[in-house]
Amino acid sequence: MLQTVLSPGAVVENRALAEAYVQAYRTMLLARVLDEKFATIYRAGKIHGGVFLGRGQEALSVAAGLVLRKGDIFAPCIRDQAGRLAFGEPILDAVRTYLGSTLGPMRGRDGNIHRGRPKEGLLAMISHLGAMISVVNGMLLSRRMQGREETVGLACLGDGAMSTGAVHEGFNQAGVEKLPLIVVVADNQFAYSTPTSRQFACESLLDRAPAYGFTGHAADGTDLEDCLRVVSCAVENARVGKGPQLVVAKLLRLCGHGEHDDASYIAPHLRNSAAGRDCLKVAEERIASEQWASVADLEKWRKDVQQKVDDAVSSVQREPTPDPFSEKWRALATESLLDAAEAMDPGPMDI
Ligand SMILES: Cc1ncc(C[n+]2csc(CCOP(=O)(O)OP(=O)(O)O)c2C)c(N)n1
Repeated sequence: MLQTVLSPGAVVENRALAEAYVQAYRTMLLARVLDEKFATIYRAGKIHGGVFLGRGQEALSVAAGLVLRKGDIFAPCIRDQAGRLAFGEPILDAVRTYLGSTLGPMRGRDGNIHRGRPKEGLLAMISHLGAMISVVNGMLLSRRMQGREETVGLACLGDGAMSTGAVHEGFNQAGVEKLPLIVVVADNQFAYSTPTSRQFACESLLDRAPAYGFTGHAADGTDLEDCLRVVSCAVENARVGKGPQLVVAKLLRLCGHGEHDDASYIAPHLRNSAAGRDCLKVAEERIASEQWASVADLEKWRKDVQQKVDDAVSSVQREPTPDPFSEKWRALATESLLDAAEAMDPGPMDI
């Protein structure tokens, strides 16, 4: 995890920016390569269930994971591989879950993107459609009752989720209770194949922020620096007691809803618009033009990441998968109401 270096209002040192930017870029790259590996394995018929990519959303996602601190709560969604890695999820957690290894955090017993490490604040997603807001709220309220006010909770959502009742209830509660909640919305123009024009009638989702008692922030989801600055500002606001924060970032989902969807409904004019820029490419070009790294460095990072992903996959492919006759059905839940999670602790979260 990165301690927030881009404090709001502060004059950002170019060096601090370069450091944060490069760290973020390398995490985005790892997420992209890992996602692509899962897509390839899926096409080979070796992954059960769906594969959901974060292509085009890595800048926003990585910003969310990076600006949080140890002890904070992070509720990622299905396109947040970059944020998960930035928050500290080991690459093996993702590979083991997708390949159904019993050594993974969900012991091969739960959906691919429903994995988590609740004890480390990385929540296992219930649904992509806003169900996690009230879970984060509950954790923040419990911490408040324990006098632990220094941490924040961040939940990621899509534009489609913003139309659900769960989100309305969660936002309303966070506003009334002035919780240190940050909601980061990837406004990627589609929910499955439903365009945003069929999702909401307001000009921008940010119009809703004041109605719920949130502070609203717009971000360019294709621009890593903007994402780092805006999410960082929202997190700092929440941390210093300014109540819930809503970040809405405009971007385009550069893939289908899942790998089963060819996204043929995304019109060429959208793909060619500013929102359709590939944030990873934009970040790479920025690094090169600012000379924050050489062409050789960029090439080496790419090779290293590919190697890391290939190694992880080939080692996990040799791991055991669950035996339905001997395995207990539970993934993370405990047998009794007492916390017996120690026995299932997946080990340290260092990457
Ligand atoms: C409560 C619930 N309803 C429906 C679904 C099925 N579903 C999963 S993702 C999705 C669309 C999500 O769109 P959006 O929130 O815009 O996120 P994106 O997929 O674009 O990242 C739907 C309808 C679900 N998982 N949970």
